[in-house]
Amino acid sequence: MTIAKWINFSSIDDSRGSLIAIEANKTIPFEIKRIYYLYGNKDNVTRGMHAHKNLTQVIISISGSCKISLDNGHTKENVLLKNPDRGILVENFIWREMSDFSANCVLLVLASELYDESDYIRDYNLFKKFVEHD
Ligand code: T46
Repeated sequence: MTIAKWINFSSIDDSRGSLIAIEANKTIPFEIKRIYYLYGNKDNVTRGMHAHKNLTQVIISISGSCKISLDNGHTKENVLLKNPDRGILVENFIWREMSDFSANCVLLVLASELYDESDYIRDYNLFKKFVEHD
């Protein structure tokens, strides 16, 4: 079973360019409580390196590209985020690492919950304990 769950967005294209509209509970399978974006990522950095206990997110590369590695504790999958017309659904208890950012990469993230540091699992060994019986 694949860990990478893609959501494809419909692009409205005309002679001026393209527009994508995203609606909570329709295009995205949850109520969006928070939006943030990552940009200006320096060369050779890795971001993420954590999982969440409760949070679900959709991550979209609206400009440029990066690699995202998803790990459910049993299987790892690497995918390239590079298209503004598709996002990856990252559910709880998935360890994620983003790397290989292009200079122009902007990652837009739609989150199901407000920011809560206590929801983060930032220790990989602890993460493995959480998922060992899945
Ligand atoms: C994720 C990936 C894709 C806040 O104060 N509010 C926020 O909403 C967020 C997301 C972060 N922060 C603070 C917490 C840290 O002091 O911003 C700082 C950087 O956050 P972090 O190191 O967690 O950033 P990333 O890029 O490693 O991870 C972020 C999200 O935290 C995470 O949920 O899935 O982007």
